[in-house]
Amino acid sequence: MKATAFITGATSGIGKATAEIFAKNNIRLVLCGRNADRLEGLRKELSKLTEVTSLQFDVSNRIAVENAIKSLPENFKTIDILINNAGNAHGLSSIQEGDLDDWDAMLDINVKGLLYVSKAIFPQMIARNSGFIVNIGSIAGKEVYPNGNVYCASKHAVNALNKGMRIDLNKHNIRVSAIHPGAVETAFSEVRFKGDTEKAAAVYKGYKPLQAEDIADIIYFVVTRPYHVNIEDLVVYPTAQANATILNKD
Ligand code: 8X3
Repeated sequence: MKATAFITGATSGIGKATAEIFAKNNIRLVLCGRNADRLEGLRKELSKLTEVTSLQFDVSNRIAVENAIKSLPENFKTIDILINNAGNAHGLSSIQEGDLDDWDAMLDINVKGLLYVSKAIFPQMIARNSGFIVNIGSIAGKEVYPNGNVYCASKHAVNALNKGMRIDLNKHNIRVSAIHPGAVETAFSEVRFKGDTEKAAAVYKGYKPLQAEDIADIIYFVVTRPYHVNIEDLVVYPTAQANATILNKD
């Protein structure tokens, strides 16, 4: 039987690239996102390759998460692979100058959203004694860099939750992995800099950043290992990056 993957933040960046490589390899998809038009466009496009359904909801809205997952059609209710990808950085400023709305958004989406979605899907994986959860973290979950403060805290939480899930779900035969990317050229910086495209573009200038497809390839590799193999945790940089702050730029 074909596996079904549930991908949050599926309409752009790493989520979209993961949906694409999964579709090419016949994995059935539940695409999740906030933007109805983009969701529908991607659903139509990937339906040419595999069976796809979509759910429009905001991961940080607890009731919406529960209702969306309950509303899945019968033939998509069994989730084999959960990709906890939805997440954003909002702002890049010193902690003393931080914006409370930005902090709320990052903690609500990156941490609580991941928890709400996971909590709704754990029971079926536990009941079947199988399942795979891939948490998309960040180098910001391994290091703290200047002005990263709350974003780094949210990704450190993802790192901790990844470990916590693995420990607590271990007896239920559920695989849990985290991928922690460094600089990936996506809409990430545009969101971080609130639409300032010049500032965002500068982040990826002077070196070759990772592309969303590079991370999607790795996610596909991770989820297609034999069931007894669990890749625990991967940090992935572009070659030009040495850690959260050292980048070999031209
Ligand atoms: C994205 C990578 O270095 O901007 O999470 O935090 S970084």
